[in-house]
Amino acid sequence: MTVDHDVVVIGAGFSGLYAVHKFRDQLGLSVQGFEAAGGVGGTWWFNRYPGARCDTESVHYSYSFSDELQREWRWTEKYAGQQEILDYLEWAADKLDVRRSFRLDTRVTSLTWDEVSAHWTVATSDGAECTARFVISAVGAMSVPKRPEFTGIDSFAGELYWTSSWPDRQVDFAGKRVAVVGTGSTGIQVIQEIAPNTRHLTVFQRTPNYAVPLGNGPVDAEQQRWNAENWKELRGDSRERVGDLPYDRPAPSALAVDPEERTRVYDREWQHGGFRFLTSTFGDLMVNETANETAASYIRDRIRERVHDPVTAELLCPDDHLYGTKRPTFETSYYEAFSLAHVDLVDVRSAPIEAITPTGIRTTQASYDFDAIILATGFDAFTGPALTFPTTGRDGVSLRDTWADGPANYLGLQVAGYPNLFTISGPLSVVSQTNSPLIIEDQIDFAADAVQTTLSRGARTVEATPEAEKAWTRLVNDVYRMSLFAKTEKSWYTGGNIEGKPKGAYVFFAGSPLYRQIMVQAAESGFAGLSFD
Ligand code: N01
Repeated sequence: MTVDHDVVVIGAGFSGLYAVHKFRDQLGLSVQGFEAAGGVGGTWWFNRYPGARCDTESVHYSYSFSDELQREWRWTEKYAGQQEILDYLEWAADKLDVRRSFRLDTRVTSLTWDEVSAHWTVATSDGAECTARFVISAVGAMSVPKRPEFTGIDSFAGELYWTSSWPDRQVDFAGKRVAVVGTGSTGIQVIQEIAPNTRHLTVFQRTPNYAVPLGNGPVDAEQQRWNAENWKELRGDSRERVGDLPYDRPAPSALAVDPEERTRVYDREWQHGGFRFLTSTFGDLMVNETANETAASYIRDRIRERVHDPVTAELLCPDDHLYGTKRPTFETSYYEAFSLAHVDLVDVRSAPIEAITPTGIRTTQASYDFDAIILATGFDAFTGPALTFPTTGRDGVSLRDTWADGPANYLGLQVAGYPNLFTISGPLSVVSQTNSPLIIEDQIDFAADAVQTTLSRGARTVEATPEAEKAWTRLVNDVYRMSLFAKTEKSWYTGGNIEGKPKGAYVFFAGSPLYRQIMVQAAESGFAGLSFD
């Protein structure tokens, strides 16, 4: 039987755009892409909420595979806003001429493996079906919003907004009583942006976060030129560092220096802003609890300095998890927002939200009326996107059943029993601990090498061996259990933010350089962890 396409790519974000380019233009295969949205951009298409911005520096949070893309694009801000990143991805899609390979407004609704003909049948929301030998799932790690535990969301009579599917229009909050639920990266960005422009803003906080200054600013022409000329060195350096950012290496230990020197180092990186506070201060922050506490208490002191009301300041100081064990957050004027007379902070750890009502929000202690409610309550990360539609592998087994007790796979990329399927940004990879565009490129290059090897060997399938899957899953879980991350169960890193989701390791916490090295060795060894039949 003839198969319609060599490769189907699901998603047109950073991963999907590069995957089409890689498989179509570099491997010369026929490729069909599907994208649920009305345009390319992935997460940067959907997350249009006020204040949406990338907290990784733009010059690093961008493609590295193309000399032309690197030299021609000029970032105007150190940390680009949503619109500029979307512009970049649209521009890159045009440069690579990949738009023509995508069907937009078309959601994949199921993937079914056909054992006899060794292909995937891909069903889509327009009622069509096609077949493909290989599938690259590029659906992102955080494209499925978490539905909060409280009831009544659909009963609210005012304006209800989910940050992850913000309408494509200006929303005016002037003169309105607004609620924001959630104080993760997204909530913090929304709150600081809209706070001055509301009649009244109520922030519902369950867990305070350690937010470090972002340090944003314009990029001048000279810096833009330097970035364009030095991109190879920058990207090369990035790939050798934990986090894939070319920042100064940290001093070995926060505990090996006296308190004055420690504060001097923290002050220095606080001034720089962004991830440097984690990457370039002390190397033991994420392995030693006492060292971690020195950073945590430094941040708490800065919060207390910036929030006028001492009771509010204490509520904003994190006390239930170690710094960095939940995804670090960044801010510009977040803490100042709480000193505005019309901004209130409601602690919903002591009095949880019970329901959204037709007029507002009810906690176990009080009811509040609002004109607009913004839900910044996070995502069902990693496995959520992969499980939004049924995937049926060998012997009619579903991926949902295979992962019933938690994800298992090889290198985050292939699941035994699901041949010819590659999950970019899937669970058990280093995604979330690193600068996504770089690791995404490396994952796609790995998948492309594996596909090319399949074809050159005259094989029909490539699939993780059960042994390789078992060994990788065990390694990821062992690293997790030994790490400080295991001490913070309530996080999207561990499935702990979603009721009923299996808890444990969803991320390889040993860092991107090691992950990359393991991928390179696997490929150089002739893909010992994969079977080709
Ligand atoms: O989601 P989150 P996010 N009642 O899960 C609260 C990336 N990102 O969208 O912590 C009350 O971090 C929840 O409280 P708690 C980035 O990787 C990147 O903010 O569970 N509150 C928490 O405060 C980031 O980490 C950028 O106690 C409830 C919040 O909702 C990831 O996306 C920008 C609740 C969810 O925070 C996710 O961030 C934005 C309930 N029932 C996001 N349920 C960049 O700059 C949940 N919450 C690149």
